[in-house]
Amino acid sequence: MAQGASVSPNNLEAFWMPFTANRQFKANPRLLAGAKDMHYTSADGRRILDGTAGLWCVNAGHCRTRIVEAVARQVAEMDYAPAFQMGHPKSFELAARLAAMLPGDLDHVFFTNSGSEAVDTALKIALAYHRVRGEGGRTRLIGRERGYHGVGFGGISVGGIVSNRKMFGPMLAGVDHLPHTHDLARNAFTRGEPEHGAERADELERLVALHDASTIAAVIVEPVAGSTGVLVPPRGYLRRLREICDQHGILLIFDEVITGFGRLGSSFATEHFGVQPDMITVAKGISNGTVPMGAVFVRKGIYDAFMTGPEQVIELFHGYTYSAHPLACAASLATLDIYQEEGLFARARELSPYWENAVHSLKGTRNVIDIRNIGLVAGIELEPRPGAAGGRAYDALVKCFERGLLIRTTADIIALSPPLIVEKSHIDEMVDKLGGVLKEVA
Ligand code: PXG
Repeated sequence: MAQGASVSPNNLEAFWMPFTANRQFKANPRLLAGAKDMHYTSADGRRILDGTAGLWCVNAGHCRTRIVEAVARQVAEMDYAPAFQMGHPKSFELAARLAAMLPGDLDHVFFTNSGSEAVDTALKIALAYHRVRGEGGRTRLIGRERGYHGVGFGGISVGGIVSNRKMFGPMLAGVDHLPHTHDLARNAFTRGEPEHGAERADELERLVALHDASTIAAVIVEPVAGSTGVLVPPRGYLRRLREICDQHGILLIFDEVITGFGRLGSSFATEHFGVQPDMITVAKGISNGTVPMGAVFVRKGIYDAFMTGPEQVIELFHGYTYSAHPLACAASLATLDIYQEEGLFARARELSPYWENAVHSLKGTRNVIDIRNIGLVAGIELEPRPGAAGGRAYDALVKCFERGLLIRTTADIIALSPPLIVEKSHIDEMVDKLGGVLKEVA
């Protein structure tokens, strides 16, 4: 540190903030200091209604006593345990509980510390799986435009967000992309799954014809694209992707980092849409955001394909120091208890019609060009200011925060995804506050 530089907590300089306009933020910071259930407390002591479950992760609400106590007990009992060639009971218990929540033969779990790591892990498992089966030529990975799969090199390669890609060189070789499914002209103001666009899955046939199936390892998509603005899949789209993958021996990976753990009103999107992928990546809601954790759920046939060589040989050369970290496992087990005992996924499903009506009541509000929703998520798209994309939504975020509501924005799309403990009165408050703000934002 430079001599004489301040180390007071008020010095915001040293922290290079992620995905943030650092200079803009530091000139006018928004600091959170506490949280309980549906609310944050700002550093200046105001209550902020959490319209976004943190960053789509605090599905059971904030600082839930059961989770806090489970983590506190765990840190006192055993802070850390090596993850390689050693184990601890909670990791096995957690994997078994997660496997029991999943449909079909998605019954093995690889633990990571984030969604980005889960995505990179799934992509690596896909490549290695084909190789152990003697199809090592299948190295191509297919993502989708407007996909977000975290920020590892694998994730940005299959991801489809230009700002996340353009600075970082060639990334992974041999990646191609499906077109995104967003279609304002045909689907604006759809409630739930849009009617138009399933045929965009057929683009996978085109990529297979171009590259040949024998070169393609896997397709990865978010069942509902979250970060790029709540893009709900057109009716029949995911089923069609599954069919084409099956025809050509291509693995299908659902990135459920956002859609997992009740966001859509079911445990996972795979259940909601009745389409089973070969792997699922999760994070966020797995531990209610309390301790970082991610995971990949893998079908039995994939796991089994690795369990064929000599038993003393490591089957997959992959893992993290903190895979299945004891604190994360303790947090996740307590989180799953809450989800189950409070029936939070069913609660999300039951509330979703109320949610849908509430958010769609903003139709006709100044600059609103689309509203879309599914489960307890909504996207509200604003007409961008000419030559200043993102400005309108950012102004709305600042004003909402001033008035005690946390929203999330991406370009000119506002995303709402409250904790699943949300009450109708909170939903009303969110829509009132946001509607009031939108009327004011020029
Ligand atoms: N996949 C998906 C589908 C995600 O949404 C990741 C992977 C990466 O997870 P980690 O844990 O590495 O961040 C994500 C993360 C937003 C927002 O506001 C979304 C995410 C992260 C931060 C902000 O849209 N999603």
